[in-house]
Amino acid sequence: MLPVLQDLWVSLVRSSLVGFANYLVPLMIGARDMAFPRLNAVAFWMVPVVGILLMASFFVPGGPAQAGWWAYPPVSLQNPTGHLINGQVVWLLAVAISGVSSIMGAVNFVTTIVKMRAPGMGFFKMPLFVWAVFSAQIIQLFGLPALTAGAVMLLLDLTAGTAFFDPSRGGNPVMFQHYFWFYSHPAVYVIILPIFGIFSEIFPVYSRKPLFGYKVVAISSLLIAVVSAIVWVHHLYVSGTPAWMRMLFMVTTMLVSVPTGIKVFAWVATIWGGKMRLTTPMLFALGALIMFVFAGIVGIMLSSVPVDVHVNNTYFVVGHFHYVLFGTVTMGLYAAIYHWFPKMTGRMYYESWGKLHFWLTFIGTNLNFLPMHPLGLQGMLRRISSYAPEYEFWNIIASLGSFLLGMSTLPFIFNMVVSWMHGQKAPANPWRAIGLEWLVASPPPVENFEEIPIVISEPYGYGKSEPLTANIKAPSDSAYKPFA
Ligand SMILES: [Cu+2]
Repeated sequence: MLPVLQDLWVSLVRSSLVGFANYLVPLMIGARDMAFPRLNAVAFWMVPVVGILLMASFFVPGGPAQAGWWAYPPVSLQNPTGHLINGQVVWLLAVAISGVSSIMGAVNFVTTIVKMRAPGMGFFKMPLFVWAVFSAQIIQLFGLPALTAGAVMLLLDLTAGTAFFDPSRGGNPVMFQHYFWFYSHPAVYVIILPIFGIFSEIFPVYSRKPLFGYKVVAISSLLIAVVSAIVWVHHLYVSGTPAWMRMLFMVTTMLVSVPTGIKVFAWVATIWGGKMRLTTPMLFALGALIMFVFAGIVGIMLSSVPVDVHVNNTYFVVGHFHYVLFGTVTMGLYAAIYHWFPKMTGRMYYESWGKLHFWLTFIGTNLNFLPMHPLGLQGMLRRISSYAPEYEFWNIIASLGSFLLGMSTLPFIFNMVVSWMHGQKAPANPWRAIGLEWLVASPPPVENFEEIPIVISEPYGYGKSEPLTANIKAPSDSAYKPFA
């Protein structure tokens, strides 16, 4: 049950980010749509098929999948009921289809960004969200074929009598771990790079300053994509990996902190000395950045072989993972939802409900996931149903945090529904932001731009006087005064 639920949650976050990218990338580069709308539709409609298969995997004759979200053989090769149609087979089919769908999406994104930019928008005039999506989708192109091939080979082992990964018939189960992690480590960057892009969009707007070190931040996204291809063995430190290989991948993993560190310095320098406006999107972005710095420091600890071997399979790893994927990604996603809500719906959200949502989320996240670090260091293993009494204190704190976190979504849902129905009408550019998407009405017309913009200046020109485009005038100031 748990692996399917985990997959559904990650699918939800990832689909939201892909949805955001699909919506924003054409607007941000001055295009009317993505390069291949039909391919996009096919890739999109494969997602519900994957969802139905995942849900159906609970109810097939052979029983649900039981090998965890990574489906390592030989556990995933066991088929206790002997049915050909069992949960593991259906689950692997879903993974393979989802891989094909995402590869289609990646081809579309990369083509759109390379070929469909408005006149005047060179690569170094693209918004950083577009740079981040571009880098993330390049990872999809080289990484996903490995995972998809691994899933298909495992599927063949289960159904067609092959023995790629079956040790009892001469196969190599550790090979599957390589196929799996060659994509599934970079997958974290596929999710987090767009969040970095969102940071780079939000901090300049609410600090009223240009982004610090634009070109370096842009290139650091590509560097993250490159380094992400050579770190996967850090998930195999305890899988019988030779010592020289562990050392090699320890060094490459630590290298990730260079481009990410550059980004963190650039964001801090952007905020520094700016006229900060602590609106909900800015609060969420700042909160997510704090979580990311913590997650990153713990990540460097985990990349080190001696530390990792010690805390392997404990709550320390679970805590780190949730600071990355909940603290940073989900809170960054909330920042994006609030920031572009007026653009997407044509309505303003309620600021006080947004702030309440932020504080409940920020406190809940830390209460929930910080205790996992001391628990892991004390030796509490993950994936267990009960624990020894000495772990009780931190577990109670974590449970309280998780209740708070659950409650925190109530003001969010309330705010979204009520604002969409009754919120104040949003002008084209409520935040006085600089970017092509803020030059069109809220919500944008069906084909985005009546006239394709001709870009003449660099992005993030806050405090500068030159206009962004030669032909589209910035919308006039509206009655709505968000910063009053
Ligand atoms: Cu990893």
